[in-house]
Amino acid sequence: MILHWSPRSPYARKVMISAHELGLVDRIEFRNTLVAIGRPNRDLMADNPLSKIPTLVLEDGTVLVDSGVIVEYLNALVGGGLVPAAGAGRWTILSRQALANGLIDVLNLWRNERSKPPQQQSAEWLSAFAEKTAATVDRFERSAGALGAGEFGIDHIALGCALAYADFRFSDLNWRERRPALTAWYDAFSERPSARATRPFE
Ligand SMILES: N[C@@H](CCC(=O)N[C@@H](CS)C(=O)NCC(=O)O)C(=O)O
Repeated sequence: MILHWSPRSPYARKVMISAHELGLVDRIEFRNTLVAIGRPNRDLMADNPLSKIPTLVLEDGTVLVDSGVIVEYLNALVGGGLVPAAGAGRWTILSRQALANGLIDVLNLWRNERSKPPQQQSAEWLSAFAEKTAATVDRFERSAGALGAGEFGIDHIALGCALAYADFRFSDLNWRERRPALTAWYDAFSERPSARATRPFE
């Protein structure tokens, strides 16, 4: 399998961490693929017309897009426990994953807005991104107990990648301030071998 990936992408890191947790790293060829919202990568577009990573190309040429879909595929391949196939817990876990993915989405939009020349940045958007980020991180702070109690899964992976991305791109955010439970949860997450092996870098 070929994974279009980058060491800076939090979505691609979700797949990387899952591959480590599931013992699949040796079956994947990691292809470092440059993407940017304003610069379509035409080589990647042959596989994924949206020019997004992660994109997984299977041995038979089938292309899978979207980190959540790719993690479900890898998990199913080895009968792993990262995404429960059924049961009430499945919806809680998938919804938590979606919330963490949404946090990455907001941080990405925020970063794109901040990278524009100052006169083109929207103060309204910047303040909306800050408010949504704070509210989402607060929500995770309140549910940190439940997070810690559950089996390690795709929801934890997505949240860990979102918070690591906040550290990587928003050193001024101070998301740990007044969020001791989430900070403790994240510290434990960061020490997992799969997280240590996939830390983002430039
Ligand atoms: N929902 C997608 C989001 C993937 C995504 O937006 N990836 C970013 C990299 S972090 C990207 O490819 N950006 C390039 C672009 O938007 O053109 C997923 O979960 O895989």
